[in-house]
Amino acid sequence: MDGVSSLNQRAIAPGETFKYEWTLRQHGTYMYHSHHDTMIQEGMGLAGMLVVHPREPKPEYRVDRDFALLLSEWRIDPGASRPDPNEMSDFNLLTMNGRCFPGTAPLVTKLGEKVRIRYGNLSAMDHHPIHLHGYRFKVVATDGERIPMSAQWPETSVLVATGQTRDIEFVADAPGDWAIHCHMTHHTMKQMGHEIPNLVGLEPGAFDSHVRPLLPEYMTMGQHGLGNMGAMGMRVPANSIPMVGGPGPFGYIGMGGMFTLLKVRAGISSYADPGWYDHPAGTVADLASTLDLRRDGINLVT
Ligand SMILES: [Cu+2]
Repeated sequence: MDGVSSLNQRAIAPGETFKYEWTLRQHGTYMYHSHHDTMIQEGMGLAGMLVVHPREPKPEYRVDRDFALLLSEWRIDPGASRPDPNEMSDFNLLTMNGRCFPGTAPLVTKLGEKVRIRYGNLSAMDHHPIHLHGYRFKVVATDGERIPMSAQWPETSVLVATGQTRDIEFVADAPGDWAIHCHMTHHTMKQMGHEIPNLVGLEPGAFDSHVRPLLPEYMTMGQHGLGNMGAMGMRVPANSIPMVGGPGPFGYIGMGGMFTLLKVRAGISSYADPGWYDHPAGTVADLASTLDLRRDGINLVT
């Protein structure tokens, strides 16, 4: 059984329901998706993940937390309600399980538990190197098979190519709120056009006040970077979101898109979102004192 329409079966016509039955000969992390008018149907989201557990698992297969994240990319123009599957390169919404940060669900884990994260990538055009902060992990399986323990290697990022799955495992022995994100910098942004001039370092001077009589809401943006664009609270079109980030415990988090959090806690009794991590005193970076600077031979000219 396979699903390439007109090759292995006839296509499912609108209004019809097909039944698929097959024998599972293997276990692992897999994905399913349309292969009829693939670019359009898969590009509009007709896809999902399929997890098969072994009937007789080996001891090393056992984990306490088993997560699955499907990676996708979309072009949804501001205000539009449907992705444009004709796009080839300028995707503006990068999602984990169909959501952008801060809409992604955190992966909540008790301190000391063994964790598996299954990544699957059904993006149209892009591979995603998924980075996990605070830990190193082992890549334990591809969609082909479980990797023998002797061949598993430690990583902090795993590249998940289009059409691939990768399983990683680690013991959650460090409490905290740890970022999980695609390491392609444009994939941690949200709806934005990328063909914009680089205004970093520009001094607009009186330019804005000259333009405003013609365009009352005009404002030069980007001369200090784009990190605080979400925090400005500017109105966005209906069905749109700010281009970056979301609120965090120390201010506005300057990453978004394909981004979520691993929340590792001691002493929790449920896997509901425990809120932000309460950092022990002395473990958060802050202003260097004059004494610190002098010790390291740094003389600031003020
Ligand atoms: Cu990516």
